[in-house]
Amino acid sequence: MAEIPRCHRPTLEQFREQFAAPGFPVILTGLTDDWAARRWTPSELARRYPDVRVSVTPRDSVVEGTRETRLSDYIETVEQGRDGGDYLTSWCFRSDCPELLEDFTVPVYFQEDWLEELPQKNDMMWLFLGAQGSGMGLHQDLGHTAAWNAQVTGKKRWAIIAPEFEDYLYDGEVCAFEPDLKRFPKFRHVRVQFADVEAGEVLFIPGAWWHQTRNLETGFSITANYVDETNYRTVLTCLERAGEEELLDMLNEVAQRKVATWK
Ligand SMILES: O=C(O)CCC(=O)C(=O)O
Ligand SMILES: [Fe+2]
Repeated sequence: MAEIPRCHRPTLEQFREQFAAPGFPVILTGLTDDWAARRWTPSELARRYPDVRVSVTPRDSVVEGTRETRLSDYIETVEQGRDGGDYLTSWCFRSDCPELLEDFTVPVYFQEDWLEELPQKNDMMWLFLGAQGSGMGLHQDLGHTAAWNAQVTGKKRWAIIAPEFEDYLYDGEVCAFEPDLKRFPKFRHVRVQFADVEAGEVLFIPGAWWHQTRNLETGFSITANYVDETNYRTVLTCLERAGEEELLDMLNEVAQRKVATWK
């Protein structure tokens, strides 16, 4: 069984050379010790923002079955142990509760995000609250952007798969944790890398890598997708293939501006 390596506070150059540029996942440690967010509790967030509307998604789904609910209603079911595997996913908390931004800092490796420079805002930073047993189905991220995922509290198991295995993944229908090899026989050829990410650790997921999650303990995570010099080519290729003309044009413009400053 392949595991994802851990790396304690690499320099920006080390991170880019060893992980971001070649596209290798890694668990980064030692980056969140001073985050006030590490003390967040579900009940405290429910008390501060009871009426915020959030989306919850059934276990092993990506979007299917997603429904809207009040933050405090979801948290109540989690605390009573009646969550049914629902996962509070993709809460764009920056617009609803901007003061939460004071409770953490984006790790230095991910601060240069070209998406922030697009004329049309595309908010790809989200807060997740996973009840124990919940998780997201196998998928690739939008536009093959890369992502960082900070496990703020709790603990989460990840299965991560390199893009080269795409032909054996049945468009993500297969479960990477308990694959049904009778239904999905080609999955045998896949090399899955696993990681149990602990509170305080930050996982880097390279663009186009497939991933699936399972919360081992109830907890928050903060995640953002981003584009920078290490991955913009992957993203442009993906947008071109998908015929996403508008986003492609906007990102191309940012890329040309950046590349011009390197000369
Ligand atoms: O944190 C998780 O469980 C998965 C997050 C994820 O894959 C995503 O936001 O695309
Ligand atoms: Fe994802």
